[in-house]
Amino acid sequence: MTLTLTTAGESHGPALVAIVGGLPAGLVLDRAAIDADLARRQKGYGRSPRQQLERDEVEVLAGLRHGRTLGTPLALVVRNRDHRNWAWGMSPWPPEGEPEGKGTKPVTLPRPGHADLAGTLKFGLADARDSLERASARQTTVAVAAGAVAKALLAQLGISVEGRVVSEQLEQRIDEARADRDTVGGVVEVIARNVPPGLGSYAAKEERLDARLAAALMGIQAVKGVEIGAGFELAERRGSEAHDEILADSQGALYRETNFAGGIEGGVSNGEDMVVRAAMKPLPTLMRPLASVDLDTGEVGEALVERSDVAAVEALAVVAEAAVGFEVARAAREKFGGDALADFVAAHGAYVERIPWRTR
Ligand code: EPS
Repeated sequence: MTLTLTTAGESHGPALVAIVGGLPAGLVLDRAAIDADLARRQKGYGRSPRQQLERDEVEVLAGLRHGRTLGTPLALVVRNRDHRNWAWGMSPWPPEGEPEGKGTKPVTLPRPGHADLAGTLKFGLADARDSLERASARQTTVAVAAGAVAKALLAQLGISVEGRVVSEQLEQRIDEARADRDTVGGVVEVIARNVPPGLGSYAAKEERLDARLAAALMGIQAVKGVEIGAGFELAERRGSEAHDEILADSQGALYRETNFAGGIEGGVSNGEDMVVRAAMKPLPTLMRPLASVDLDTGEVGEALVERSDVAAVEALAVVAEAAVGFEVARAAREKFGGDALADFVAAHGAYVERIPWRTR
């Protein structure tokens, strides 16, 4: 038993789609809670005017009846309101009538840092829009919806997941960058609390929870670095100052006073708070563009300029929270199984009963 996520959708296409497989039957979903996460993702300082056009709301097409999961694939849709301005340019079928609206002219000046050039070369495209539309971070919308579902499942086990920005003076940096027609990145942190020891495994690299979290976070647009616990800083410390001593309370329950490991040892959760950080590069669409080469003419020019964000670090905190939530929920499905939610919850309860683990 595992949890799966498949997404589809272009930034200015009709909609974004996600299919979540492997949910147990009987999980109550709260539409308002999913929409609240979608709204959080849209907020944040430095976002594009696009966010005033969109009102991201989840639609459910399958897998749910009267608010309860059926144990069948859950199909989620978020419509792109902006599509109406791109109806010709992003029409899935050959468009009818004269070109009108946005996206009618091919993009031939790839932006350094975006997938424009790589996608164009890889797929043999004449218009970089065919690659940039899917590479866009707009796609994170449905990943956040899927993450909200995963968090609802984790809540049944008493596990919470929370993302936040850790970069300091972000607003000031954004103001300065905006004035210079530039962009900025930043660092976010996600903490998962009350994760029992034993999720993930050291048996194979695909099963290691740290590797899976790193892949999940690296899978988010613009993420260039991932750190777990004290991360890179551990390389500078001695072993005696880098590991979390194992202590027992008067009842024999095991606990730690420190958490340099970020809740994962040997690729397995150890029962402490799971702490992961992701570093986001500055966004590649610059209002004062960098040098590029016209793929049509071979002439040196300036990269594509189009409406974009100055920063999306606050959005990343929400997206990273969803990614971590989904990965922890996936590991929990693998460990506790169950077709009915009650079986899943009972398996977790019996396991936690068996082990000497002190929850915080
Ligand atoms: C993005 C470019 C911008 C962002 C977009 C991601 O889109 P637009 O050019 O339409 O303003 O706003 O992110 C979203 C639309 C979103 O909802 O997060 C990119 O190139 O990655």
